[in-house]
Amino acid sequence: MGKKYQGPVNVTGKGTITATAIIGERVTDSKSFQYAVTASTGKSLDFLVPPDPAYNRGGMHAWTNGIFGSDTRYTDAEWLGWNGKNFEGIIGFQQSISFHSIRTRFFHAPGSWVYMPQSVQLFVSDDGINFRLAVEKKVEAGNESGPHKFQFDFPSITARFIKLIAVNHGIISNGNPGAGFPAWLFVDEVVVE
Ligand SMILES: [Ca+2]
Repeated sequence: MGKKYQGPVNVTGKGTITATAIIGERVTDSKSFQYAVTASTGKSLDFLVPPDPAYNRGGMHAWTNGIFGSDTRYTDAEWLGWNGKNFEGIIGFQQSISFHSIRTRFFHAPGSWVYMPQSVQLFVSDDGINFRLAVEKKVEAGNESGPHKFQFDFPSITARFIKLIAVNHGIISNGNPGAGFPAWLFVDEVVVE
């Protein structure tokens, strides 16, 4: 059995927190979530395109709050969803930092009209106004339904502002559920290291 906490729990680094309800000696409920405290945690500034109101339960900063979404469903408070639109988020640091990778997860569930993005673009800026494209990566189409890890590695970049764009899949093609309608895009925690 773990330690009993009675106030806020300070965490650093990466790990899993499990909260367990115990009555007598019997475990009646247990919930776990994974977290990572990195350079980008708590640093999100804005969305240029807000998430769909139906899928923004975790709020505007759910994508950099250090907590990862569910491994099995995109309907929890950590996954944010856009219908037919791109994910376009800005992260600002107090001063320039150097980083060499960006990780996140995208959900693939074509039966529910949810598709991986076409590509991810990283823009950087020193003033938060003028951004330049630093790197771009195509995203492989999803195969199995569920969350798919995306990792972007590049030679170290130094910048104060990051703008990340995940380009929506677009219109769903013929022969698939939702054909002719715009695809949904679901994005989990974004980690900059
Ligand atoms: Ca999160």
